[in-house]
Amino acid sequence: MLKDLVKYEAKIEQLESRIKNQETNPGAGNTTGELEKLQAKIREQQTTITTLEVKLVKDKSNTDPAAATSCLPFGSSSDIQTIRLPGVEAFQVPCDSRFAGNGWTVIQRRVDGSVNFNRSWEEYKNGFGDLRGNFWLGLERLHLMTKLRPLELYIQIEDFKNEKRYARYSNFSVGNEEQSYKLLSVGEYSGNAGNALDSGDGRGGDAKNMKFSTPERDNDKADNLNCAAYHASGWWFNNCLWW
Ligand SMILES: [Ca+2]
Repeated sequence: MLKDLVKYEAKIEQLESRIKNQETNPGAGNTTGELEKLQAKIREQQTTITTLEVKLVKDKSNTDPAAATSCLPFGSSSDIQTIRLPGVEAFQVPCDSRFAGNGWTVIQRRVDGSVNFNRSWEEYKNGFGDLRGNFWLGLERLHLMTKLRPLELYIQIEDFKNEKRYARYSNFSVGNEEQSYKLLSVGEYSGNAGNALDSGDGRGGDAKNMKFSTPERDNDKADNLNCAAYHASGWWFNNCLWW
């Protein structure tokens, strides 16, 4: 990648010096037509360089921890790491490589009742809780992360008998605050926990395409109920009665 860039840049320099030669020494045998050809070639090479530079930035954020926009570059880490997204300050996030392979960014964890999830819109927007225990990463970060690139979503649930089940979605995407952090897409479902986000079974409980609701901001579809208040938790509520 870098080698290619250096090569192209050297080539452009070469072409530029040839053009310069022609300009200062027009009688040297080259015609105006050739000059135009060289200039066209330079434009072509510059387009290639721009494409390579964009790819380099993308590759870098996949492999370079200093440019991380998710847990991907941290490989097999299951520690708290720092990630950087355009639009918000650098922040910490737990990475996980134990549940479903390397490089997962943990966005919510609810393992016991030690952290209260009955919170305001502002708190759901900015995140709350303890990154080593129960927490919510924050809707603004979810929006920025999923806006940058398509991300998979993996949900693991465990019942009181320690039986683990999972739901995996191929394309998780959250809108911006103006869209009330709407769950724009979830992609394809796979797993054994049931497809609660996008079952399409017509019961009206799917989270997909729902705006986010918190106890003091009712964006759900239940006419006479405030699902977030009823369940004492924020979520992409549709109808309240699905769990
Ligand atoms: Ca309602």
